Amino acid sequence: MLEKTALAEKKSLQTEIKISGAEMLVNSLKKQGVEVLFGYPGGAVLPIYDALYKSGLKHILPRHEQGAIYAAEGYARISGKPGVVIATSGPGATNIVTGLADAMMDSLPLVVFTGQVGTGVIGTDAFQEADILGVTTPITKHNYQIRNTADIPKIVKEAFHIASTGRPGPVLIDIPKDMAQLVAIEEEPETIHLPGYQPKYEPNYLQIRRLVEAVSSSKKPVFLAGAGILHAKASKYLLEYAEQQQIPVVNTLLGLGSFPPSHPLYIGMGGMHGIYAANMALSECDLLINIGARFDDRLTGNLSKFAPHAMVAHIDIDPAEIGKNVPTAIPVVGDARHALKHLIKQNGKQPDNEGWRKQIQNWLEDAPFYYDKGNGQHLKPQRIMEMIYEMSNGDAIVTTDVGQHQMWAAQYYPFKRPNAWVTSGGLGTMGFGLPAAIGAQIAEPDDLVISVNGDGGIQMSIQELAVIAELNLPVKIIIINNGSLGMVRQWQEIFYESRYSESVFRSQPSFSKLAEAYGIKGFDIRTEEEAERVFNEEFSKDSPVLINIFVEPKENVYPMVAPGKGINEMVGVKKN
Ligand SMILES: Cc1ncc(C[n+]2csc(CCOP(=O)(O)OP(=O)(O)O)c2C)c(N)n1
Repeated sequence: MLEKTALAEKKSLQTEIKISGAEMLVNSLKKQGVEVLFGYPGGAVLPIYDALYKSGLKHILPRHEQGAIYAAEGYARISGKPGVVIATSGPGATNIVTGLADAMMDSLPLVVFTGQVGTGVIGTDAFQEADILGVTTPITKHNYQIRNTADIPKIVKEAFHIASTGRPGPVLIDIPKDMAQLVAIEEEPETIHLPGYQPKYEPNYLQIRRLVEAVSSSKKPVFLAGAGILHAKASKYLLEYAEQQQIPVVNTLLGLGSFPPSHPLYIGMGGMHGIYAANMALSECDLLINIGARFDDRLTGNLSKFAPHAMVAHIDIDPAEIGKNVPTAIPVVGDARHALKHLIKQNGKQPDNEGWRKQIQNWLEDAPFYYDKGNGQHLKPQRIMEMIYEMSNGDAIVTTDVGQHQMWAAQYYPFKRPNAWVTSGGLGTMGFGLPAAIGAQIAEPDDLVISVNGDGGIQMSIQELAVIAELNLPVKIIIINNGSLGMVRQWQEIFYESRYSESVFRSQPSFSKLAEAYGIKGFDIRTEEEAERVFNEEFSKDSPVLINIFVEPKENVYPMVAPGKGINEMVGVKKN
C-alpha cells in the first residue's frame, strides 16, 4: 500500500515537472539572459509563440523575416550579445537565409530558431517544409534539428556558447512542431561538453616572440586592424601596443572604430575605396601585422600584387583564416586581446621606423580623401556625410545599407569609438541598413542612431518603417537619393562604357510621403541650407525622422582600385 502511494506521488511529481518544448525554450532563453527576440510567427512556431505570450520577453515583430535577422545583426553588433531570431518553417526559414550568410561573413553572433513541420512528415514535401539544415549548413557556424524535446535546454545552451565564443557566428536550431508541443522533463546540463569545439584564446608563446623580434628588426611595419579587434574588445590594447612600438595602423571597412582616427599613428581605411596613404603603406611595408581581418579581396586587390615586400604576421582566433589568402610567415592563433596583451608585456625593442612614419605622413598630406565641391547645382553626398559628422559631433551610431553611400559614410564619418559602425561588409547585403538600425537602437536606446541608405537599398526593407514608427525608435533615416543604383551605375560608367543597363530608376516613390504614411516625419532636401536646418532641428528630437536628400546623380566614389589591379594602382587620387 505504502509502496503504491509513493509510486503515485512520484508519478504525479513527474507530471508536474514535465513541460512543453516551447516552454523549455522560453526558460532556456531566459537562462541565457536574452532580453529581446526578433521574429515572425507562422503555423510551425505557434506553440513557441504561445509560450512567449506570457513569458515577459520582449519581442519585436518586423514586417519581413529579413528585417528580423538584419535587426538581430545590428543588435548583436552594438550590444556584443547574440541576436535572437524566430522564423516559421518553409518561407519563413528561407527568408532568413541571406541574413545568416551575412552574419557568417561578418562574424556576428546569432541564435536563430526556425520552425519545422512535424517529425512524422519531414521529407514528404509537407506544407511549408524546407530542408533548412541542408540550405544553411555552409552559411552557419553550426546548425541543429531538435529530435527529442528533452534535448532543448542542452542544445540551446550549446548554441549560445558556439555563437558567442571563438570567432562569433550564427547558429540555427530547427524545431519540428511536435517537438515544441510534446512535454518532457526539463533538465539542463551543468556544463557544455563539445570536444570538437575548443576555441583557442591564448596564443603560442614562441610565435609571439617571433613577432616581437620581427617588429624590432622591421623598418616599415604596419598594422592591419579588422573587426576581430572589436569582437575581442581589444581596441585599448591595440592602441597601447601601437604606441609602445610606434606602428602605424590601417583599418579594414569592418574594423573602423577600433583605433582613434585623430591619432598620429592612424592612417585610415585601406582597400578598394580606401585612402591613398593606407594602400601605399600596405604596398610598401616590410612587416604587415594583420589582427582580426580576413584579407578580403576588397581589401587586398590583386593578391599577386599585395604587400609584395612584406613579411606577413596574422593574429586570428580562427586558424582557418591564417594563410587562406596570403602566405603567412608568423601565424598567431588566439584572440586579439590576449595576443596584444602578451605583445605589450614583451616590451620589445622599438623598430627604427621614423623615416617610414614620415613617409606615411607625407602620403596622408599629399592625397587626403577628396571630392569636387561642384558648382552648387546639386548637393554632394560627401558633403552630406561631413555635415552628419559635424551635427552628431561624431558620436552617433551609424548604420548603412550597401553601395556608394556606404563607402562615403566609411570615408567621411571617422568613428571615434568602437561599436558605433554597423555595415554589411563581407556579403554586401542591400536591405540591411534600415532594420540594422532598429537593432542598434534597441541595443542602445539613448544613443543617436543614424541610418544612411541609398534610394535603391531602402526599398528592399522599407516596410520596417512600420516598426520604427510603432516603437517610436528615434532613428534618423537618411536617404542619399541619386535616382539610381549608384554603385552599379558607377561600374557601368567606368567598365561598360556608360551603358546603364537597369541601374537608373524610371520611377520612384515620394520617400517623405511614404514615411508620413507610416507615421514618421518626412523631409525632402535639395540644398545645403535645408539640410543644415533639418539636421539641426531633428537630430536632437526623441522621435524618428526620414530625410530624403537629392544629391548629384553622377557622383562617383573615389579613389578606386579597379578589379584585377594592385591596391597601389588606385584611380581618382587627387594629389595636393
Ligand atoms: C541584395 C543585393 N542585390 C544586389 C546587390 C548589388 N548592388 C551593390 S550596390 C548596388 C546599388 C545600390 O544602390 P543604392 O541603394 O541606391 O545605393 P547607392 O549605391 O546609390 O548609394 C547594387 C544593386 C547587392 N549588393 N545586394
